[in-house]
Amino acid sequence: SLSRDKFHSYQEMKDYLQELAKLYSNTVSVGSIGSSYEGRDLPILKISSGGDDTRPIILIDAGIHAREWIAPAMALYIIQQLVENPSNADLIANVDWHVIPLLNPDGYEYSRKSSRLWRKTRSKTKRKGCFGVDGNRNFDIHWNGIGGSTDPCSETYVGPRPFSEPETAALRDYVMKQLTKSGSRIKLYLTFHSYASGILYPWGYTWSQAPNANTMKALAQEANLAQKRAGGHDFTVGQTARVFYAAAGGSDDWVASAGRVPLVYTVEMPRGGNWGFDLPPSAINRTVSAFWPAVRVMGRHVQRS
Ligand code: 0X9
Ligand code: ZN
Repeated sequence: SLSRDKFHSYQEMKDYLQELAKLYSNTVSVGSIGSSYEGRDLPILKISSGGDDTRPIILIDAGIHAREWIAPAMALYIIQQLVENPSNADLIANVDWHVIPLLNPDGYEYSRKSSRLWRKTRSKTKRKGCFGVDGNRNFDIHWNGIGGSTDPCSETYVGPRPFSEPETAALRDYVMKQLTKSGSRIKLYLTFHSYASGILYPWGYTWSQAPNANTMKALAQEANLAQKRAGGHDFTVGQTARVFYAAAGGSDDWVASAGRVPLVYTVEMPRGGNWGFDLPPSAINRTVSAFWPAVRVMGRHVQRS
């Protein structure tokens, strides 16, 4: 099992996933969607109670932004609840869960060891001394449009081209593999960030509404209520570009559009610490467990539909 009294290293996360796959080999397997720029593999944990490979998938990722440490902690908590807590068996009865707990391990380890507030990947750029691309500006959805920068030294550098980063390309390849004749096996995508306390749905690149905006809004509101009842504070619910700011090239918009996933949310976990990203370890447990009921609501919804 994994403690919730500290933020874990990439290696500790990997060891935990391997341990689960061993202990629960009937339901859990661990794979890889690719490698990071520095050569770390990008693990994906797959939870399935059986059935064939046509079951709906709920896809979760976290940690595309390196410094947002509470995001991978949330993804690990979700894994723990689904795998180790029998009272959540209803959530995996007819749905497979695929979780990528740390999409940007290079940036995460850099933020642990060298620079706490690092956000981007760690790739080399054309500018000497400036590293990394904002993974959440690097997807091929109105890439290099609003809300990003072409300056390699900027925190929101869009990269030299869409999917220039091995991490974003790996997510793309994984999502494309789930496409079927009629849409996608993935019915819900949650991507975890921090620290704005929000449940945001597409589009982020434009003010225009997604065709199913009302469905996404209603489900997000229900999820918000559930987490409030569990002791969480109120999250902002709304369309990204309207309640937050417009930014193109995000994983959420790309997964909704090219990936043809009907329900897509960016979850901004709450702030903490001095910089917003640096919640004290003592806050991890209550923060992630307060949000769990929101994930349950969304999981139940997919199970029903
Ligand atoms: O700006 C982002 O990438 C996200 N906020 S953060 O503070 N964690 O960096 C929000 C992304 C919302 N989605 C899109 N703009 N597509
Ligand atoms: Zn983020």
